[in-house]
Amino acid sequence: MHHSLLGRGWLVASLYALLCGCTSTDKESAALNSKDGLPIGAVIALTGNSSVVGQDQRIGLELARDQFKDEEPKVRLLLEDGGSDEQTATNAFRALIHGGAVALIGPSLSQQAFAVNPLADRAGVPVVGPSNTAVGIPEIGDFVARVSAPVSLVAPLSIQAALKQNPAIKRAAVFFSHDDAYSTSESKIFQQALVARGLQPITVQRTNVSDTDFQNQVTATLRLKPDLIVISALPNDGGNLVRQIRELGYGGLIVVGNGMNTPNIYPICQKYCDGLLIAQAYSAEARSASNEAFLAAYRKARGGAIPPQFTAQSYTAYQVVVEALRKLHADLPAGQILSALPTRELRQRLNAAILGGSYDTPLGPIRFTPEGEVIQNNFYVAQVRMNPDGRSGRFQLLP
Ligand code: 1QQ
Repeated sequence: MHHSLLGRGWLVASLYALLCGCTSTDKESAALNSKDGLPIGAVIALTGNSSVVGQDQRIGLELARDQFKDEEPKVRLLLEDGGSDEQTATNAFRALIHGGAVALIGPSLSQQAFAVNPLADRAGVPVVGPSNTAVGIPEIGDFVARVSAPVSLVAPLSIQAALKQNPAIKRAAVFFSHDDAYSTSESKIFQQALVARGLQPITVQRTNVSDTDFQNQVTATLRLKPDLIVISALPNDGGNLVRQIRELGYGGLIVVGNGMNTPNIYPICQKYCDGLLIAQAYSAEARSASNEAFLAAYRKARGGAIPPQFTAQSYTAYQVVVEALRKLHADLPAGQILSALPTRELRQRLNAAILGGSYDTPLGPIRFTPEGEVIQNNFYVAQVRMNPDGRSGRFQLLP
């Protein structure tokens, strides 16, 4: 049965290719892939140094898949591991683009997005970034949007919060992973925010995402007697850096960036995660029907805990794609179905619908600029509060 359906699909596809003279990437109509629903691809970091980010994102995607499954058109989630590097993400993007995905959610890292989003853009496949926060992502192309607000809007809030907690701060030290696009972009914003408040950094230390030992750089920095340390790094290098800064005796405030926006840092920096300041684009305390539904689904699946920002954002990315498809479906003349459209046309229409829509999401009401940049109203700052066990804790929102 399955075999014969596939055979008929290929026959249709081959005839279509013959008739339109299309290349192998656009010969298929979406119908070929739509037996079990229109395929929505997702490429997230389930392996590599940022796999803890992908863990949060997978939960959000699967919750959204279950939440939005009962309406037309039928969709299905094709989840691929994008790793934490460009090559793995490239392979996953290629597979899903060729496999007929109507849209792609991903990749997890800006470093990957700058490499793979141009592939999707050239193929005319809409991309919705669930967690890319570097400056310049939507500008990659017409088919690239994101639900993750950029570092330029979010990061300065945590500097502001640090100065509110300690107005006597005079000596800020900066660390960033210089081989990562997000970290580099965010650090630039952090440094601008510091300078704008008269705090020219006393040192700027460049690290690598694969580093685990920061003793030399931390020792050199602590000799300069900083009273604020500001870090842009991914969860592993950032978590180890925080731990070593504390172990070497630093007692002042530490601001970290979006790369550490996950409770999965707790096992890495342990009790030393306590007190970290971090700006966020999601609040579990925000009251809206959409957030309540998300929270209820999360609690049911995960037993009570507070959903991380990356989970809320990937849920939102899926919601955006589904709601845009629903709009297309509702606007079709009677008797037509989306899956009968040629894939290229469906992707094009979907991209326009995504960019043109307004969405009530767990992140609040959002929409997009024509460029694909998210427009979102509210951002927050949290402080990590570790429990005495040094293993569990929470991101507590500051007033
Ligand atoms: C980016 C990020 C990462 C920290 C998300 C996991 O913000 O790469 O843009």
